[in-house]
Amino acid sequence: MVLRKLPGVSASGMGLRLSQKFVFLLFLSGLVTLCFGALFFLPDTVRLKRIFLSKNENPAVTVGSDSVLSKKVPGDPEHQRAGLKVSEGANVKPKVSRKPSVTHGARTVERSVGSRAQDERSPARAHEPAAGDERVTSAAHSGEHGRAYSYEAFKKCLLKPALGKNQGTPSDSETLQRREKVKEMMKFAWDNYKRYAWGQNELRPLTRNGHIGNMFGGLRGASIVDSLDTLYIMGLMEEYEEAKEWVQNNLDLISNGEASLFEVNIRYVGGLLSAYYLTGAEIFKQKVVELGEKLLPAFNTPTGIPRGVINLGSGTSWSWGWASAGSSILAEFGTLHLEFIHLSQLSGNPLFTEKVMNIRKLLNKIEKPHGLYPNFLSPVSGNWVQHHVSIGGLGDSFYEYLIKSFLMSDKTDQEAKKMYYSAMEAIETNLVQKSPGGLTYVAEWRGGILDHKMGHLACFSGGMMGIGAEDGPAGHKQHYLDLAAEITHTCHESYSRSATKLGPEAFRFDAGAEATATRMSDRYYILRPEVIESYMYMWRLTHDPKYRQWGWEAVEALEKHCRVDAGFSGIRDVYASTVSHDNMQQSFFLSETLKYLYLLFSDDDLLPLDDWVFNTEAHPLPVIRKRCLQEHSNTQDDEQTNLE
Ligand code: DMJ
Repeated sequence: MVLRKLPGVSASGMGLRLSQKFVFLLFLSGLVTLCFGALFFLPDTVRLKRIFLSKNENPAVTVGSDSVLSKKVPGDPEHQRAGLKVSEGANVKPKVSRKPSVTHGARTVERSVGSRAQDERSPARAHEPAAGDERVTSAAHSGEHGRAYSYEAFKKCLLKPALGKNQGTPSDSETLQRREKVKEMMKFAWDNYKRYAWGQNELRPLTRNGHIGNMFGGLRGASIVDSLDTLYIMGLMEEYEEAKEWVQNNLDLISNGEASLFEVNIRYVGGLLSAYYLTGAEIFKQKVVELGEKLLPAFNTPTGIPRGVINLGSGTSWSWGWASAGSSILAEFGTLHLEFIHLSQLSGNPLFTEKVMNIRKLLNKIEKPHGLYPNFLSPVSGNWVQHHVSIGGLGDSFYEYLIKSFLMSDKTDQEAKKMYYSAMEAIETNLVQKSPGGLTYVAEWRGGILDHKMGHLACFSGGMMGIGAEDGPAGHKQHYLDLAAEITHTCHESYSRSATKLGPEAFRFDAGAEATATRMSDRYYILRPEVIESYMYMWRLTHDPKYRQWGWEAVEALEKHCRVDAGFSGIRDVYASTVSHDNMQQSFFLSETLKYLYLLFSDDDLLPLDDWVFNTEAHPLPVIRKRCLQEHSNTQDDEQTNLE
């Protein structure tokens, strides 16, 4: 192209004089400023505004409001059009650690190291829009039956006050002193977390710093969220207020990390739900519904069985690299029910309930080998992948959530009831064993062959069988109570046969062993709660003083071997009298171990079991009395109308 020579312009066409350049630049910058400024005068719905303004400048998310564009989740067409992170899903390289995590104590931690992540081998990563995604946001809903959730109605439907007549204060002085000791342990654990690891996920008490880990997808403050209800029921109100303030100002749910769906659900969703129900503070409800929505894309699989890992930002999900053939884990997808039912209650969004009911339906229908539920299931075909059955790691809390779903539904969920008792029957027929020394235990099953081993995680089953005894088949109540007591006794034996009086990660009943670990790799104790959890339930059910006595032995052992200068730590070998610490104060120590101990030394009217069920992280969730809630909400509506 030939450029015509203009006066004052060089032959190159770029040679403007300095003064001309200046005027031109001035004009350009004025134009840009004008355009950008105009954005602020455009109506809210204009998408450009969302693109240009940072996330903090977006309108605040309010459940029940209709202005919440930021609440749209990936997969939702509105979200896609907004040009937000949705397309990342197809190309992101997941960075899930392939290492088994011994320090993270989910009952599902029994992980073998996978060589390559599942999603790299097959199209396991899912980002298909789920049916009903248009209903994903709860903003359009407001409480069940289209009205705002009524906290007042909920309180009226409890049979007893949540904290009892007198905060569960026991009348005898020895029990009171023991309870005070547990409270002091909680304060010590909390103060040190606060001092050295505030805002991080867990405290490293030896090195006096924080730990973040890779289980929570970039979410922080796991110990804070896990502690809210414990602090509250213990009456540590100053600490509770600090925790609440942190949630209000610092719990950032806008995260782009890869999270364990299970861990986020039991600790964060469970922790926030309980905090809401106990205190009525709206912030917890707001946060938990927002977080719940971020978990929904994990269900976008061909069967609706969620995968184990989800990117909280993009909604992309995939299976754990160590899980055989891209499978999902029974204890993970089977441990969502309680929290998701409550998410629907609070938000009015039925999608949460639909997702977990779909899992239930599939599990109910599928053929089960000898009536047992194997631990691995393909989220693509909906078939079992391997025949390993365990009431400990990988299986455990699935069974727990069946009986608790029944109890939490005010005993109306007949499907859960039926599935629980049939599973118990199959477990008793195939897995329950008696050792030569007379100890009852629940073995594991590998394609028909028994592995005579019981994990610490499996010790929750004493308590579970105990709370399930009441509603079992006619004439079985005493039988289940006896079985619960025998298993709890065996788990206590695993503690009393060690030098530290704390139990190993797994103990065996073969080659001459009776409730002891035979492998070096099974000798550690990471402040787990399951044995104490069973003591607590068995105490409530029988009032046999031995359970309080066993609980006190555990307190003494924790004080002697796990308490260090700056918190509590797990230990590497329960059989060594000179202990080696693992430098980790797990968040479940604050949410579960210390809470169960505190309840063990309290009167039964502190969180009475006919009103509350504990999720698998010991977060209390209320029984849902549908009819009562409806009646009270109607009354409130009438009162409101009269006022108007
Ligand atoms: C907790 O996170 C929960 O109890 C989970 O169900 C299993 N593992 C840990 C405690 O051991």
